[in-house]
Amino acid sequence: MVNKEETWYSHWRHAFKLDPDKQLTEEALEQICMSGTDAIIVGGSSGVTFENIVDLLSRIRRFEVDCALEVSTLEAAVPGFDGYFVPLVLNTADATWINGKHTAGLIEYGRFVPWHITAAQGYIVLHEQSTVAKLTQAETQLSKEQVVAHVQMADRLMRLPIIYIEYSGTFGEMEIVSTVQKTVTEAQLFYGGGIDSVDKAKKAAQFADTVVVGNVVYTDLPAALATVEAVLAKSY
Ligand code: 1GP
Repeated sequence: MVNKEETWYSHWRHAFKLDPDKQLTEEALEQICMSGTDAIIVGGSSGVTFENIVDLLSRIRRFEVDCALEVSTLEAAVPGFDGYFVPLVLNTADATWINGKHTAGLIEYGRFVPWHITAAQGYIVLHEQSTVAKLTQAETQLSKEQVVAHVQMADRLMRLPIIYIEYSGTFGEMEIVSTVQKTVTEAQLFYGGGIDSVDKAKKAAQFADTVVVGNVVYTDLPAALATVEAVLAKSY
């Protein structure tokens, strides 16, 4: 593996993504935070408000696990996280999701941004039916060559610190993720989408630097918890 820059998230191998718009009991949240995962990412594509993020953050803060916010709307940029991710969707023709919302938000809140703990994520959204693909009108039907070009643009030209292969809601094509791994040089490779078993977690961990597990937390908590060890057991 290339020796990548050390950042506040560079040691993360496994992360759970929690949606502030969804319900979790205290017991479930405790199990997630105490699971041995490297981090909790708070984020969602819809129904995210300042109030529900503050509420979830304060509940997660009872535990020591790293906790980052994926800032999907600037009105919901809650202070107090260990770090902030700012997603840019690379495979959309609608610049709203590349720089539109971002510059609008920075005009209003730019002076408050804790830059040293803020990182851009270059999202490549590949599941057509996902909420994020519909919302951002992502062009999800990409050939391998097109994915490689997006990766080169993000990694080499834009020098984004993170590339996020997003298959939210379905388990992705590992051949594509493998190709991305071979193409990327400096960015940290996040993979998320459809991981609901040890087997899928291991497969994704073969290629991604950081494996993100989302929805299964709400549908099958024991399966979600089992993905932690599956990913962390990988030897580097
Ligand atoms: C969503 O990549 C994450 O942004 C995780 O996806 O919910 O399908 O696990 P899942």
